[in-house]
Amino acid sequence: MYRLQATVTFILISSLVACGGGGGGSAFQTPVVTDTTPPTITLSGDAEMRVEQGTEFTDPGASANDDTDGQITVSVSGIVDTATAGVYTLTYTATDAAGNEASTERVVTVSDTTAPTVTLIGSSSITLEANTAYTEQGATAVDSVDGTLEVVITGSVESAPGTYTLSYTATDTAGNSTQAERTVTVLEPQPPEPAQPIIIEAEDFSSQSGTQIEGPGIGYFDNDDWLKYEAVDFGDGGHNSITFNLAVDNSYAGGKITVRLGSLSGTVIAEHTVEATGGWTNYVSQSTTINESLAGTNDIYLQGSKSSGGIANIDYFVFDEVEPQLSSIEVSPKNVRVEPSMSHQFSVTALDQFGEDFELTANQVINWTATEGSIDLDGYFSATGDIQQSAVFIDASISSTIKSMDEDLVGCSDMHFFGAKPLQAIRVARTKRSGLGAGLCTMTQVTMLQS
Ligand SMILES: [Ca+2]
Ligand SMILES: [Ca+2]
Ligand SMILES: [Ca+2]
Repeated sequence: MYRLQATVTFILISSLVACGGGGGGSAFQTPVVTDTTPPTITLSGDAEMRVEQGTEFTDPGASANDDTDGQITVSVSGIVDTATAGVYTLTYTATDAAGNEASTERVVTVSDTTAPTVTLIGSSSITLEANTAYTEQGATAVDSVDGTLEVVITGSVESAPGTYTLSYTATDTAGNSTQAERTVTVLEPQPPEPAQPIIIEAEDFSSQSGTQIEGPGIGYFDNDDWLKYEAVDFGDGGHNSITFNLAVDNSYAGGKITVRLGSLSGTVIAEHTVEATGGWTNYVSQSTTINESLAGTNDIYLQGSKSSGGIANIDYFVFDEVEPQLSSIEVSPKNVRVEPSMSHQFSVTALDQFGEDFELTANQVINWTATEGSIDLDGYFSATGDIQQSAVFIDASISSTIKSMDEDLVGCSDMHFFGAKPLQAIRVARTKRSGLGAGLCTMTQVTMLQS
């Protein structure tokens, strides 16, 4: 429209010039230069821009140059609302003095491309003791546009030992999402701390009957004599063994020390049969198991019983907690009749010093042997071959192989090798472990029926 107007003006000026005739002054002699060329607009910055939502937008502007007027002003119309995602158009317009107009556009896209920030409440790595409930502390999420966001938690923490991963995810309205993780490690149950040894000097009795102070402890401990030890504090308990440091002549062995709780008629917690020590002044340690709970404070009585003669000189005794040890093994069945060419499986029962089932450790293996036929690693006896004898003896023993070696071997002497094959799998163990190889032995019998 402005362009059309400029053209009209030009025609009007032209006709004025034509009508001037010969009477004209100098003004009419100069050719009138008319401007029909619109200015040129140059955008600063790109014609298409993207602005992060929620940030400030500064229009880089534009400049206009006109062939006649030179640099002229540019007006801008349109808005960019950075608070609201969308596509905005800015229009830049410049008009020269002759009314020629030019315009150009810039498209500004406002969008949220910034993911929210997720912040865990509490540590990102949590370690829980066994049988401890996990308490979710949660997380917070903030987005520059949406503000506070909900956090979605996935994953769970089970009670079984292991490492669990929890994910915390927040997603903004624009679909940008952020995930944070927390690992929760549930530890293996730890065995309770072993009970602290309680050492009681025999001569520290609170009352007694029939004994006398003798050497490092008490002597003259005979049938029906007793010693009382008042208010022994066993704490949380766990003491499962009593060890006497005592001396007894070889010909006086066999007396009994009965240990009671509370009174001379109280619960018997241990009964120790005294073994000879080689003399009345030759003190050695002898242990007996305790199967009663001793928790708390108890009066302890030692009571002697023997048909005749002294029982023992006692220096001290110790209540302690000892680990179950493999004490005996037995093959079952004890006796079985097997038809020729049949097989039978045997099993081993292992007991600790308390008479409880002893679970063999990973490095304790059962070795089976049979005087005839064959027996495999699982105790499967096969009466294969031409067995002539009427009885086959099955023998089982436990041996230990050390399959890993965590300790530094520097300074270690006298290495022992365990196991047989393959040699590459065999590790070395310290001298102190050498006793493990000895094992225990038990035997049973298979009676072969005549074919
Ligand atoms: Ca122009
Ligand atoms: Ca965002
Ligand atoms: Ca003593």
